[in-house]
Amino acid sequence: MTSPARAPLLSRPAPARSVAELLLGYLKAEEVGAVFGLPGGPATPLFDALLREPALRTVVARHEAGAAFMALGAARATGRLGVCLLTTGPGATNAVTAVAAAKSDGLPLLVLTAQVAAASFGKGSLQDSSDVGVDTVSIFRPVTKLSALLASPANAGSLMRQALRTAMTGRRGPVHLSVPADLMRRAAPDAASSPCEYRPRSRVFDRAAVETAARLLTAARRPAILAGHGTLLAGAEPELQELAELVGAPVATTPKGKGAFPETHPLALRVFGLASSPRAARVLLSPETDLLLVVGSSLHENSCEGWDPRLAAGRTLIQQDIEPAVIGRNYPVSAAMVGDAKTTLSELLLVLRRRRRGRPARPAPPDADAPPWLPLPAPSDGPLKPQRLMRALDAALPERARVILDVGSHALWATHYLTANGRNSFAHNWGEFAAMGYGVASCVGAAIAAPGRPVVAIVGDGGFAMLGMEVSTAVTHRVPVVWVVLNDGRLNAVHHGQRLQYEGRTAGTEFRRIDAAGVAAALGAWSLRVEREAEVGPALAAALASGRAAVLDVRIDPDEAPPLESRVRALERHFGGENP
Ligand SMILES: Cc1ncc(C[n+]2csc(CCOP(=O)(O)OP(=O)(O)O)c2C)c(N)n1
Ligand SMILES: [Mg+2]
Repeated sequence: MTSPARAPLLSRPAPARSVAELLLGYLKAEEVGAVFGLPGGPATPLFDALLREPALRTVVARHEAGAAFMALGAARATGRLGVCLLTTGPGATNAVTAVAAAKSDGLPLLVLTAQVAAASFGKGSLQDSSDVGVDTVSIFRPVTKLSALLASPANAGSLMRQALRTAMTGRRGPVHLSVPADLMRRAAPDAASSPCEYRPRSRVFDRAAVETAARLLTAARRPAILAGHGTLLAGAEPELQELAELVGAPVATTPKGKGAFPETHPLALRVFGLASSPRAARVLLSPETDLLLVVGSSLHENSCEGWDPRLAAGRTLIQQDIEPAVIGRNYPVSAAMVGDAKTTLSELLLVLRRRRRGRPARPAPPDADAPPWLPLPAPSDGPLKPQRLMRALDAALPERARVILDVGSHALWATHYLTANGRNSFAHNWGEFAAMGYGVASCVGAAIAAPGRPVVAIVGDGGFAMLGMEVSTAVTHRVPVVWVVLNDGRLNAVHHGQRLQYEGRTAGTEFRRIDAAGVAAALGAWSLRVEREAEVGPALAAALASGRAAVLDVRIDPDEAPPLESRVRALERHFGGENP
């Protein structure tokens, strides 16, 4: 936008193509639709160049963590690169948590941060973030796959190509480039090239490993499948379903894999791991299950019920993952399939179909007669029980909704009681990193980058207090996200965890209830307070129908303990110094 204020202090003739324009050219080549960011002095040449790129929507967030979470929400929803553009110094450091979340989730994210002018490194420039200032390249190194300083316009193209290749290949992840302000407007020697010229698109699998896995699966009497987040990232849901039906194997998903298999399918066991379904736990931990095929899960604490030894005891374990370093990390494997989940499963299907030709059908899978979820509290006129809230939301959520969760009790209730329909309908970060704030902000990025599906974020009041100001970003950009805030005046997952661990004592978990509807209204959103079960469905329908950013401030009973026993048991072992 322009304002009539003062005449510019300086104006220089622009080069034919500046470094800033070259970098944006690569974003267009990667089909990035939106750049999420927050400006500052040294970053302004990039923001100025964005004005001339109508294909790149600029979305300015209220906090850099919000911008980075939005960029990774966009990456998660589209399968393409997410991009955030931030200023130097505190602009860069504010984003570190979200970048770490992208690394733990294997999501491709390009973080462009401005840097003070290279000519002034070490002279005490405001927010110097070179290696003689607050060294942002080093700060991002452990939370990215690559973090580098652009040292010369001459290698702007090759450094950008290396960053994109690194982010988008193998196990995907975040990369960071620090761009000195004095290089941004300099002439760039080359134009952006196309992705097929600088990064491989091949999806890898290992034929010998697939043959071994097929032999083991054919020999198994009662196989079961545990599908993780990698299944969703590879888009392997159709192959997973075909495989389950071909071998007659029931399927559980990890908490982060929720949505990889329709939970309405007769073979569905729902979620195993944190907030396990009793049905999934019954089948996956049963000695009757003689083979477990793990697809796209690193089997970290939350996806294996705190390293439950029964998951692998006395049975064949086949683990598939794109990252070799996580295979066999926590359980000994009988066969390892390194590669892309989609290609690996389709190759496995080919081999199995060949082998099974003319063979009798496998006996029926073990009857998973355990209940799908823990008992629901009876209806009452008292405070709204979170379990009943979730079942009411489940009935009211549109078929095509994307449900995005934050971290806390609300996410456990949602994982346990909502039903995923297999349309990649869930996203959250409660895996190995579990950053509060993810669900509160990433939903805005998902809604902007992949419009056309209703987006409903289920968050806690603690997380909402951290990054709820991003409601303002959604209002500004007219993005119709609905936040369902479980308002309990507590950091309740920690509260109930402490109660279980410390004979009922809790510390540091309570705060005065926030008027979340009031905050949302003050930010310009549609909002409503909800206190009764009967209000839930109509409130969600009205929020969605408003077509606006909307916040439901749901007052729940804080005293219901969420299903986090496996986490508490794991914590006890951590404190005891055990190697789990
Ligand atoms: C950034 C961050 N800080 C702290 C934690 C530890 N933690 C995990 S769950 C939780 C409580 C979350 O509270 P709230 O958002 O209100 O959700 P609730 O559990 O009450 O549903 C906390 C503090 C975390 N995961 N991430
Ligand atoms: Mg809370």
